[in-house]
Amino acid sequence: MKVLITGIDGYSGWPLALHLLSRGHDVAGLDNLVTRKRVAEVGSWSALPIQSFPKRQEAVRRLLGKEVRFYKGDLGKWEFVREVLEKERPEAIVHLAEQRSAPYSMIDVHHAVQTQVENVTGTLHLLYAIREIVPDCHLVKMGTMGEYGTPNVDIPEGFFDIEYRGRSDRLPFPRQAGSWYHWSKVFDSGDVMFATKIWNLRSTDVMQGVIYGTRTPEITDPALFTRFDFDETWGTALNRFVAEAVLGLPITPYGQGHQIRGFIALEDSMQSLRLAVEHPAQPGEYRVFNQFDAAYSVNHLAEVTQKVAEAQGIHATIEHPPDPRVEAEQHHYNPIHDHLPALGYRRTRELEEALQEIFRDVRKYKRRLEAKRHVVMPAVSWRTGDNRPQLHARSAPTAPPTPEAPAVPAAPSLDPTRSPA
Ligand code: USQ
Repeated sequence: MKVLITGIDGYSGWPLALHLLSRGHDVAGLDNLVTRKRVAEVGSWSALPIQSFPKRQEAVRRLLGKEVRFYKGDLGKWEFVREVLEKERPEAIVHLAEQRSAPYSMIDVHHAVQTQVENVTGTLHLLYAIREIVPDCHLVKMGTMGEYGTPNVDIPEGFFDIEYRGRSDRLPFPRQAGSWYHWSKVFDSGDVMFATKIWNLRSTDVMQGVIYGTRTPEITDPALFTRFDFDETWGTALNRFVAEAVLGLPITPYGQGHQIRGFIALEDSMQSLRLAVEHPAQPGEYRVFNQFDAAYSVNHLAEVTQKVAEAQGIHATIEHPPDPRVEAEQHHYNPIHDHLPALGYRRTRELEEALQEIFRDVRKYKRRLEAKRHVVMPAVSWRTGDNRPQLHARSAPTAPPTPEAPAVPAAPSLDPTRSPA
């Protein structure tokens, strides 16, 4: 199948390209490479060194004997979106090209606006371009489990049956997102659902849990590494916990640590997206997949990380910083996830096994973690309208702000995108 991946340079986008190529699909991708700049903006970098995109293409040629076509550009530019779709005429688009960090969206008003404008605009441009150029193309849109929040009832896959004042209907399940970023995904979901209805498009909205891991079966060589973020803004819970243990810093379940989220290994997230691509929605169908393997509390993840660290000779401690977010620290959590198993999805990666692998990979690059240890502890608070003073305080600016990064001091020039290690 001919697949276009938007956001092909990202943590999920790159391994997805490798996975689809290895399964015989024809893959092209686009990206504006802005995540690399934004991670540098908060003073961090990927723990695993990643190649420039031309070098990634070269590695794919050399190691997999395949070609991946690439368009550098921005979904915010309507003409660019049209041109890529005209040229590629994909049968499926996996749309990952969005600002994907909740803490980044909470830095200040500019980051909040940037996140929502970019994410909603990019999705609308794609929807219009699909309507005009490839109306039969299946859109697989990356959403988030965080759209639902933590309601005190079970969470269905997108829709539920409700009776109210003697009448009944099947309605979208209420969304109660927990950051400006997560709200941007809620708005996207509404737009994709509406476009599907009025233009008879095909769409799958993937409510993705938190991804963890460094490897998929296709990542067999460091030249094929995907990025691995561990700073407080871009790193996600389990990946951060490993980095903290390797650095000798305490593992940090925030607040009471009873927050529960759905988690999924990188490899299994790729399997899920492939299954969605290979089993397209029908014309006029908007379907929702809850995509995660298991729900864990962050306390549980901290304890398992500590245990795996111990087995590797690392003595890790656990500390509970005050929760920088406004979120329930103790709550019911039972999302349903039946749609993907019905398409043949099977979990392949167990938590401890994935953790051992992350430790193995990340320990080899400990000096890259050491260089950025000052950006690991939480600094962005949900309660504060302007977090720039905290971000300034923890990393002394060494360079003037760049046009891409006006709000926060630019990172020291240790960034891998500027001088690959
Ligand atoms: N958390 C800690 N300690 C940490 C980091 C996080 O306790 O050091 C907690 C957070 O407070 C939160 C939970 O772990 O309760 C998850 O936080 P996270 O940073 O791992 O993930 P989140 O901000 O929710 O966002 C990530 C991705 C996002 C994706 C989302 C899926 O960055 O792109 O949409 O996971 S989900 O969480 O299901 O919404």
